[in-house]
Amino acid sequence: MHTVEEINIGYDVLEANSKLARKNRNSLDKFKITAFNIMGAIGSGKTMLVEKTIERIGKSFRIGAIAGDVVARLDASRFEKSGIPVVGLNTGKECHLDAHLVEHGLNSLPLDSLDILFIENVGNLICPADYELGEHKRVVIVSVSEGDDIVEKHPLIFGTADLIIINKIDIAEAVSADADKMVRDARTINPGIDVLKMSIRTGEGLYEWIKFVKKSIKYDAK
Ligand SMILES: Nc1nc2c(ncn2[C@@H]2O[C@H](COP(=O)(O)OP(=O)(O)OP(=O)(O)O)[C@@H](O)[C@H]2O)c(=O)[nH]1
Ligand SMILES: [Mg+2]
Repeated sequence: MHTVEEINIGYDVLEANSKLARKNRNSLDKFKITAFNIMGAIGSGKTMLVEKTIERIGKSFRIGAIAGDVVARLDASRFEKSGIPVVGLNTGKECHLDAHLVEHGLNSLPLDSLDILFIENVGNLICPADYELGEHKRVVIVSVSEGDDIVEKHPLIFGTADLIIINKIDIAEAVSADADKMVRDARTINPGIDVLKMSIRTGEGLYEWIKFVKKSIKYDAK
């Protein structure tokens, strides 16, 4: 005979994560840093978005980054080339960053000399949705090449975002994707959300992105 018992492992893990996320948020607030959790599909343009942001406002704001790579330091070394303080975090088999890993990242960054922190999460649209890291803003970026039904397939992550970016619109026609449909889907899931159509390659939409970053900054530059 089998007995069934309910064990709330998922709940407890997420509760513990949220507690650590609050601790991270307190550290960020103490050092007057605004943090962005950059989530999105594999290859959607997360690293390139941060690189372009550093190019555009890296002289006005002191930017740091945490790069979540499954293995190696590929994205971390791309940020390093932009001349900013970077910590690379390897998640191994995990498909997302969590608040505990980010706490280690924060401990290795010069927090007293940063205004903005970009945290590039692991590329996928499922696991990162549940794990707060202590960020102030959640950004989700997908590209038209993932298919124009990608937004409606992932309501959870788009529902928790503060900004949604539909990237690579320069190749929308070539991949038969309707970027406007993706924008509509985003607004259906998350009414009132800011959605940007973007081509990081051509620069379209980057001005609006920079505007979003600047208006999200919680503190005057130190
Ligand atoms: N055509 C086009 N290609 C782009 C655009 N943005 C990024 N790419 C290309 O997409 C590829 C992936 O860009 P990354 O910035 O590395 O994407 P990512 O989301 O950081 O990738 P992962 O970290 O591996 O998940 C690169 O070859 C970029 O050059 C765009 O707007 N248009
Ligand atoms: Mg990347």
